[in-house]
Amino acid sequence: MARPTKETLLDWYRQIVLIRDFEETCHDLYWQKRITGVYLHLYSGHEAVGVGAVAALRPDDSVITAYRDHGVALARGVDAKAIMAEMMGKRTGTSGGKGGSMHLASREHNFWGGYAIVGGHLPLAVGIALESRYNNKDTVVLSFVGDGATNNGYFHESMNMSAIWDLPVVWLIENNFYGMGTRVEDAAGQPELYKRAVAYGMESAGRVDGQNVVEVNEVLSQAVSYARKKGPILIEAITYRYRGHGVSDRQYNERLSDELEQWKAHRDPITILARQLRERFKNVDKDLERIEQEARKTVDEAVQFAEMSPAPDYDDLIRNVYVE
Ligand SMILES: Cc1ncc(C[n+]2csc(CCOP(=O)(O)OP(=O)(O)O)c2C)c(N)n1
Ligand SMILES: [Mg+2]
Repeated sequence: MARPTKETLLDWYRQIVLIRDFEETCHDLYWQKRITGVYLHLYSGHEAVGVGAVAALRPDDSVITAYRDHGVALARGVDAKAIMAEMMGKRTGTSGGKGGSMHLASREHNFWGGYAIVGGHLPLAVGIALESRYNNKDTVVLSFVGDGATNNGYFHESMNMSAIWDLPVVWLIENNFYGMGTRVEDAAGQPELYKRAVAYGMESAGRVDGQNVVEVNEVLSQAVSYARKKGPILIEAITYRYRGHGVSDRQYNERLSDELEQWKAHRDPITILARQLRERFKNVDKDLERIEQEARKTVDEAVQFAEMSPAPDYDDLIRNVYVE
């Protein structure tokens, strides 16, 4: 496979930095009560998984994920303004302000959300893939899967059905070592999660370093073309969550501070990509700085847009309840 060009790497850098800035801004806005609600699950630390994986898709392919969804939506090209407006429950949000942080979706981007029930989106991924195969399309579904989600019934049913029907799904487990506060080793009899594929007679591309966007994209590109031609495939990306499970998890940063500092110091996706760029190209620092400033501006503008946007009114409340 050809190595990604400078333009591609800079674009991935732009996306990763944008997601980090967006997420950390959401964190601050939450504590300032400018984003409200009980739940807000941030993607900080996971960025290279989302960006590298989504970059392996065509626009007509589908993407589906759980509640840690803002970063994946940004990687899919959903406008930061519409995502921020959704966070604030505004009418201009991706879901008209009715979905919030956990239920972002954008039809236009074939980005189907955003699901709060652990593993609940996996049968939906199977359904989307079944439609593709049934209608002789060659589109694939990329479904993100939390490590915690690999232990409930949805996972088993979805893996099995996708295997028996040879459905075009790329199952991408994001192993960040925890489901809420429970370590994978304490929740899974087989903590090397990619090995689950064997039980379903499914192809697996094994484990990938989820902090290295280049590696993620290379493995996912091959997986996507496998799924397009043949059927389902399972991959496990090793990554790390920088923030608590959600904003209401206040013990996390204290409890795991040593582990967290190690990941930030040695395994940060932004630092790793910046290093790769510097190793391959001269004078990239100016580009990186410019990209970081642009991300700041994009997020600032998104916040402004969201705050100025109107709240849904009574008509919005009753719209989309019945088919018109
Ligand atoms: C069916 C179901 N059971 C329990 C919960 C509560 N819950 C929300 S997130 C979560 C942990 C999931 O962890 P993981 O799949 O590893 O995803 P991560 O948060 O690490 O991204 C749990 C148990 C839920 N939302 N749905
Ligand atoms: Mg997890």
